[in-house]
Amino acid sequence: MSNDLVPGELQRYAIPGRVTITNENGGLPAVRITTDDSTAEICLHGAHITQFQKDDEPPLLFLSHLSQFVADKPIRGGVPIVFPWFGPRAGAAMHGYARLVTWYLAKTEVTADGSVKVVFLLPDAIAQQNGLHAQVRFVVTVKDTLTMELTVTNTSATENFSYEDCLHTYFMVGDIGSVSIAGLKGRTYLDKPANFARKLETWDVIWIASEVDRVYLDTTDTVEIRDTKLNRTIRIEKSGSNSTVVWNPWVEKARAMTDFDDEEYRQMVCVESGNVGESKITLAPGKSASMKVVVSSRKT
Ligand code: TA6
Repeated sequence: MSNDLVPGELQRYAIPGRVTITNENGGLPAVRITTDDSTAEICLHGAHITQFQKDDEPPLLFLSHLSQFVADKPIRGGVPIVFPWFGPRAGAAMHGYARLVTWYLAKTEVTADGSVKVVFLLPDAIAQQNGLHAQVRFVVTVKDTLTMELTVTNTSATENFSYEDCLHTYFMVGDIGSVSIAGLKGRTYLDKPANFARKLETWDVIWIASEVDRVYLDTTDTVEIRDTKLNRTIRIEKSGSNSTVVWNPWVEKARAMTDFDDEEYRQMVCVESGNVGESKITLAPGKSASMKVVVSSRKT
């Protein structure tokens, strides 16, 4: 489907040779990025990064081939933005509404070092519909690394604002049996399959051979995903985030998801950077908080 079907006002964000506006995913408008080192794609729906790939590597992000691309559903894979709550909430969407709405594309630019930077804002109308007195900005910077920064500002003059956030990143792996995750030793985690039992991580590296769904608490540590099938190590550095979630649905949960193929659990692992549960953020009036995640990879 050609670009000329995309509403004209988005075309002004195109940058020849670097940024195009497309709508090949179910007609949803998206920003397609090309740098000297990589390609990426970000849907305006959820400001959802659906693709990031370095020129000399397999894709870094997993995207289910059964994912839906429809206005009121989350995309399965890439980087869902979880905000303003993590997990279920009675009568409301799992993981909040930010990933279900169209974000405003505010800016595209090529920076001095050849990176492409894209700025999204949660529309004021969405904030008002949800009684949210905050401005939410998501900035994506693409080069040979993928940098994501989520900034929340409390726009109330009188009230504190508390929220959870999480960049729920799905990483592509060669096979989950060839993957180990390092960087969480010594941290306490909530083990969801064990009814959220509070446990201590004693292993230098984590291997996955069953459903894993863990919220690691009070950790600002860098995590590495070592993939001996794709011969690469993915590095996830973060700031402004005190929680790390590790998730693989394994067999039963994979089968239960209609937008996820039964065997796709072997090609992905989520390592999610956020502030959830005990690490939720409370902003005083007028104050801001930023969470920044830098994803890089190297051949190993
Ligand atoms: O981050 C892990 C988790 O909370 C899992 O419990 C599972 O629910 C996963 O998120 C996916 O949630 P979703 O709503 O995207 O299907």
